[in-house]
Amino acid sequence: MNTTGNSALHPQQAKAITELDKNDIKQAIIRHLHCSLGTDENKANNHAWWKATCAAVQEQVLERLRITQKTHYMNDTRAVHYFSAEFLMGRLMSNNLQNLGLFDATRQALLELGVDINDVMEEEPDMALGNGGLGRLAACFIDSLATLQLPAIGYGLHYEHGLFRQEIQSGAQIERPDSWRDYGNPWEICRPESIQEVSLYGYVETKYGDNGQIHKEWHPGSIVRGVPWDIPVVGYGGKTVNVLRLWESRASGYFNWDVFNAGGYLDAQRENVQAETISKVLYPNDETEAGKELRLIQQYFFCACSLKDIIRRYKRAHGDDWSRFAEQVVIQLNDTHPAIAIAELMRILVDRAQMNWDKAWEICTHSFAYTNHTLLPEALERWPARMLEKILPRHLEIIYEINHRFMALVDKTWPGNDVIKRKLSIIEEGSEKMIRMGNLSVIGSFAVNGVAAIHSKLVKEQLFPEFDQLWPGKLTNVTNGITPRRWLKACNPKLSELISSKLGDEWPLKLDQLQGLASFADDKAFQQQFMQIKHANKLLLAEEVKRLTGVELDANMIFDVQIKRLHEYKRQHLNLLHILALYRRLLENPDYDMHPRAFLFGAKAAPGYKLAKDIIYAINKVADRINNDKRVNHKLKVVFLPNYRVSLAEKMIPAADISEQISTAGKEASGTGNMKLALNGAVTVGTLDGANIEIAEEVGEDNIFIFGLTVEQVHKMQKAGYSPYDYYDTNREIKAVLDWLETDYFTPGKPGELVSVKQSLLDGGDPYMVLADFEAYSDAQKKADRVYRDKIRWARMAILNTARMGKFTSDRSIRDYVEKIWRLSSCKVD
Ligand code: NBG
Repeated sequence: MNTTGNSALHPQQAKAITELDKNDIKQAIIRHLHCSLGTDENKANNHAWWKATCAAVQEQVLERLRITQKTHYMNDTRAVHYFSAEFLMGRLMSNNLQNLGLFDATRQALLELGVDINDVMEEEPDMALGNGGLGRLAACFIDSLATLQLPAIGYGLHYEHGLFRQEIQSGAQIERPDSWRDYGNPWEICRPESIQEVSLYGYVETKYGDNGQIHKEWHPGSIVRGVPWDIPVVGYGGKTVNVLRLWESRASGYFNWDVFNAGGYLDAQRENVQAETISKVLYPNDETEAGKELRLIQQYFFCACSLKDIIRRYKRAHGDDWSRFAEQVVIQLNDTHPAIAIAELMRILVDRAQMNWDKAWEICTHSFAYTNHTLLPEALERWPARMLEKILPRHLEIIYEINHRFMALVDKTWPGNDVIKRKLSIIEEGSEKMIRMGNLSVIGSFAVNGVAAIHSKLVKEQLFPEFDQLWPGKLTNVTNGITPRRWLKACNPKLSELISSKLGDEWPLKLDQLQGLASFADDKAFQQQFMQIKHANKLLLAEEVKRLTGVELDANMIFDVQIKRLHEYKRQHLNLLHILALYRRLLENPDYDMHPRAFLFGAKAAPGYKLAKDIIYAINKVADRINNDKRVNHKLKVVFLPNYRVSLAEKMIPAADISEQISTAGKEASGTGNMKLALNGAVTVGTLDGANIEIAEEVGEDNIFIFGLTVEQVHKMQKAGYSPYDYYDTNREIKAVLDWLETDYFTPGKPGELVSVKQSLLDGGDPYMVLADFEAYSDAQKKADRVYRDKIRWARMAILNTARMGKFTSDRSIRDYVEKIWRLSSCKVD
């Protein structure tokens, strides 16, 4: 078993972190080069320097971790357990150094050893154990939890392969496996002492007691082992170090005699899970359910391991007295992926602890809370009852019982109303009986929240209106946030320094203080400094773009950035149509008046999402043509950066002038990239969707370019029968650019290669109303172009965006969760 990063403690550790200087760090790095890596200063390459530096930092981290855990144990505090199938952590070195306050000393130490810290940090592979916003939110949240000194633990899966690495070949996305820990991960610690076993398959036996009591016993067909890997999570200031505990699956070597004796040997074989495949790979779907057996097993596996872990810890303090469980434990379900934990806790309480149903249900429904992250129907998880019956037969029975009792409550509230019953039931009847995990989550939780004000309103009014009536106050809102430590302090050092020079250095903890920048918004000297930093960041990104794609960008162009997963509802194709329109205008009129602009994209498409991959292909083909067209390429460039991920975002965000947030109103639950970009002084071109609405409220309408249909207008139009042809037939520009896609202009000799994009927008019905919003979008872009040319006005806008992002720190989100849902107290660690 690989237990990297767990090197012996050293007397150096007696020193408080704040007293550590660059000489101590230098010594520690050299010691690790010699003693952990068996190399030396002359032979070491960047990878070795990286490992040695991480090991030196990890010494500090582990000491803090030990103290934190001891403090939490002594205080027996209530803690939050954040259950998430995804944690999109990115790189940890810079973040850990920043949070420990050791970044500058380490940079200096390495410099004196002849090494550039930036080269060293580039060695670190991203921990890409997530798809997009949902996984990155979990990562920001555990940063804030540790920073606010709250007792918390993140629970998830230790995927061997994270989200695929994206290559672009001749314009098309190719997926390659991600191997983030091929050469070891210096941050993780294996904890064999906390291994758990998890059951799967098999059958349920009904036993009758002497007093007529029924007892159920699950005879599993297979057992797998869960091995925990702990990633320390360092809070800003370095006091509290919490843990992210990720479970890896291993074969247990268990052999099921019951099944064998019952003559089911072949069955047992057939159903024998390949235990080690469970945590092999992250499902690359974003916003769509996977609907695959292995996915359900992944979900159950990490939930069962985590619950056992929680219960073991609880019992250490409280023995068999369950009465305080819900006081001590709150479990936050990050979307419905971990919803099966509700049935698992019921099984443990009823079958194992022999508790009566009502008492067990009372504990359950006071322990769980659920966050909804999407309204898209294709993302609302449903599992075939038959699949559950096979993999988790006892859990299916428990879900039926939960539903049976819940239906009685519904009948009491709406007597005889079968329509409402059918709607609220956990079980969806039809040709194939399905289990609705969203309904289970709402019924089994004491609180349910959406992730931005408008989203939570729609959750209440459209997704779960009857639940809201049944349990007023249960459905609530907690607007998402981002950690300013990673998304400003670490990724934009120049801007951070400028801010600190004006406001002091408390702002990463008190982001509202950025308001203080507003008084410099009209200060010419400050404007110049602010925009010079933006320019410098653009130069750096331009270098990276050149290195990655060969495309040369002039940093005087507007850098217009759209970075997020590829999905029709996010409307990268709206952006593309507008680019085509600009291209056409420039061809028709070489003097067409526009400030030179570079459109930059970063996006991965789910491997099975054909149209999303077609859109990537179309963007790349259009980019090729435009970038090589001498008539226009001094005014227009298009870049698709391959393999968008956290570490690439950290380079793109500080360099963005314009932030594209152009989803169809009502579809983007919140968005968090919108917050990161605005925080770094990019101005949003966006719809009234998700957190854009709250961003607009904060920055003021003069400092954002809002366009397009509102949620109400979208609904109204769809109800009235929306026809994209109304726009195609009447708007000359729309017709021209769509028809252009059908020619071989962008795919010489191969006409029709890009036609699927056009088709989806016409015969496909344009489900995300791209054409309806095109003109408004184009106008907003024109306005942005005009304003950009007024350097003073733009600088003011950019500064005010940074100044007014205080609300969107994830510290505020976490405080909201604490107040509205978790009711936690912080636990000071010294
Ligand atoms: C995503 C939403 C985003 C939101 C993140 C984090 C899913 C299912 N949902 O809008 O699409 O910002 O969750 O809440 O990934």
